[in-house]
Amino acid sequence: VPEAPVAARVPVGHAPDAGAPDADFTPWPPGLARTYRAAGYWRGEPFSAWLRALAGQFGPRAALRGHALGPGGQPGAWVTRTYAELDAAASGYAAALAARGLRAGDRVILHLPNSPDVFEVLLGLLRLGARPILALAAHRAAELTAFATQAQVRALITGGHPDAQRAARAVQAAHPDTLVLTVGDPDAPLPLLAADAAAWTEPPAQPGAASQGAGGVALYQLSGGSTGTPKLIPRTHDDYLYSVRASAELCGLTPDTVFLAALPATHNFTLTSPGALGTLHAGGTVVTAPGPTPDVCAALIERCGVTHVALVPSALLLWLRAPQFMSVPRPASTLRVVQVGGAPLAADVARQVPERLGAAVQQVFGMAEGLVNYVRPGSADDVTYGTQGRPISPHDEILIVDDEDRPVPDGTPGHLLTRGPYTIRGYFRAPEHNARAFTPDGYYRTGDIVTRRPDGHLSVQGRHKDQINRGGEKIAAEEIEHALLGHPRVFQAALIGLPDPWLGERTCAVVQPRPIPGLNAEQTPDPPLPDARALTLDLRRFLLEQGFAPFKLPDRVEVLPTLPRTPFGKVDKPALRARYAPTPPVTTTPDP
Ligand code: OOB
Repeated sequence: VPEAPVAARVPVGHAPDAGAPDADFTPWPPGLARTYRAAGYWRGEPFSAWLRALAGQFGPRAALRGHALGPGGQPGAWVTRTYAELDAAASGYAAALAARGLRAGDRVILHLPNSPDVFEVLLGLLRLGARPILALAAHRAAELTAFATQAQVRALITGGHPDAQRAARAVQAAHPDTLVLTVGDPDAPLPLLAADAAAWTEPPAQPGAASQGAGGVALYQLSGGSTGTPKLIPRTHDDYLYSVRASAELCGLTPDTVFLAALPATHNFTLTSPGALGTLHAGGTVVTAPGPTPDVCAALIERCGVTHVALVPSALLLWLRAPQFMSVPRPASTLRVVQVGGAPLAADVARQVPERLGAAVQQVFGMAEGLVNYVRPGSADDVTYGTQGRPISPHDEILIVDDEDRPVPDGTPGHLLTRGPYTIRGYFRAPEHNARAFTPDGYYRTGDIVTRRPDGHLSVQGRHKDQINRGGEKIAAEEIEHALLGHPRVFQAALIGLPDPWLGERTCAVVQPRPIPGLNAEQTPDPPLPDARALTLDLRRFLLEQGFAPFKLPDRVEVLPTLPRTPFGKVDKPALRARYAPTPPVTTTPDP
C-alpha cells in the first residue's frame, strides 16, 4: 500500500458541536472529491430533493405497498402509497418531528420493523435534515443504548411491539433526555403521526454550509464489526445517492420493477443495493414483507407481481425447499431476479435458482461501509455462479494484499482493501479503531479474503476479521465475549463460528469457568466443570437479560478447564474451531 500524505484527514472524535456537525466525519481528500463531482457521481442533490423529483416524475404510480405498522407492533391495514403520497408523508413526518422539537443535524435512532412506514419516516427524517441511525429491528436494549451513548441521540423512533417498547424504556432509563416516539400506535405515550404535508415548510438553503447540503451526513449505517458494539458509518447524501442510482442502473431496474423487501429494510443490501431506494429511483414499487419466510413471500409475489427480491443464502435455502415454490408444473411467476448476498453462497446452490424459482440469480457482495460488487445481469455462467461480481464504479479502487500490505497477483487470496466515491473514510467518533480499519491513504480494510480474476471479478474466500456471519447477520465476537465475562460462572470466553448447513455458520461460546471461591488448586486440582447444556440456557438467558439482539445468543456452549492460547497469549480460535467443528470451517481463516 503506497504511503500518502494524511493531511487531508480531519481528526475524528470531537465533542459535538452544533455549529460544525461534520467534525465527526472524515471527508474524502479534496482532489478526489472534485474528481467524483466532475464524473457526475456526486450531484449535490440531497435525498429530500431526490424524493421531490421522483414525486414529480412518477406521482400517481405505486411507490410502497404492504401492511402498515399497527398497534402493539402488529401488522395493520394493507396500504398502497403513490409517489405523491410518499412525498407528502415525508413532509408530514418532517413537520411532526419538527413539532416535537427535532432539528436538522439531530441524530435519531430509527428502529422499526419492515413496513411502508419505515420508508416514510426515514424520508421524513431526511427531509428534516435529522440524521437517522439505521438500527435493525432485531436490535434490543444493549445495541440501542450503545448507539444512544455513542451518538448522543435526540430521539428514538420505534414501533409498539412490547420488545421494542421495553428496549426503548431501557434507552430512556440510561438517557432520560431521549424522546421515544412510537409509530403505528396512537395510544403510545408519544405517538408519531404524520402531520399534514402543508405543515412543513422547507427551510431556506444556507449558502456555504456544505455540512447542511448534499456533502453532509445523511444517515448512519451500522458496521457488522469485529470489536465492541457496532460502529456508526456516516453516509453522505452525495455518496449514498450515487450508490443507489448506479446500482439501480446497472441492475436494469425500471418503473415495472416490483421489489420485495423481505430482509431487514434498513440493512444496506435491502435499502440500497439497489434495494428499496434503488427501486424508488427507477419509479418501481417496493413491497414490504415482515421477513423472508417462503410462505409469506410466495403470497406477496403473487399478490403484487414481485419481479425482484434480495435474500441471504440461508433464506434462499429455505425458498429452494419450500413447497410453495416446488409445485410441478411451476405456476407462471412474475419473479425475474433473485439477488443473493450478505454471506457466502455455494455455487451449486446458486445454480439451482433458475430451475427451482424460475428466476435469474444475481450475487451481491457488499458492505455497509460502502463498496458493493454485483455480478452484471447476463454474465457468463462461470461469473454468475462462481464469483461475487465486480465493483459498481470505475472509481472504486481495489487492492488485494498479503499480511504486509503488499499486493498479491490475480488468483492469489489476499486481504481486500478499497476506497472510492461511496466508501467511507472513517467511522463516527472512533479514532483508534479508524487507525486500524483504514490505511494511512484512506483504504478501508474490509476484513474479507478474496481473489480477483483478470477481468476484475472478485470471489470471497474467507474472512480475516473476528466476526461471525450467522446467516448474513454479523456478530462481533468481542462484543459477546465481553458480555459473557459479566456472568458469575464465566472466567474466560471465546465466541467462534462453526460451519452450519443452513446458516453458513452458527455460534459456539467456549467458556473457561470461574474457579470456585474458597478452594485452592491443591485441594481441587480439577474442580468439576459445569454442565455445558445447563450453562447454554443460563448464558443465553443472561445475554437476553442484558438486552442483546436474539441472533447474538450463542447457539452452543462448550466448557474447557482452560482456553488454548497462541504463543502470544491470544485465545487460539483456530484450535477451538478445529476441536468443535465436524469438518474444517469453510468461511473462516485464522484470526488477526
Ligand atoms: C452486507 O453488508 P454488511 O455490512 O452487513 O456485511 C458486510 C460483510 C462483508 O465484508 C463480507 O464479510 C460479508 O458481509 N458479505 C459476503 C457477501 N456479501 C457480504 N460474504 C460472501 N459473499 C457475499 N456475497 O452484507 C451487504 C451490503 C450490501 C449489499 C450486500 C451485502
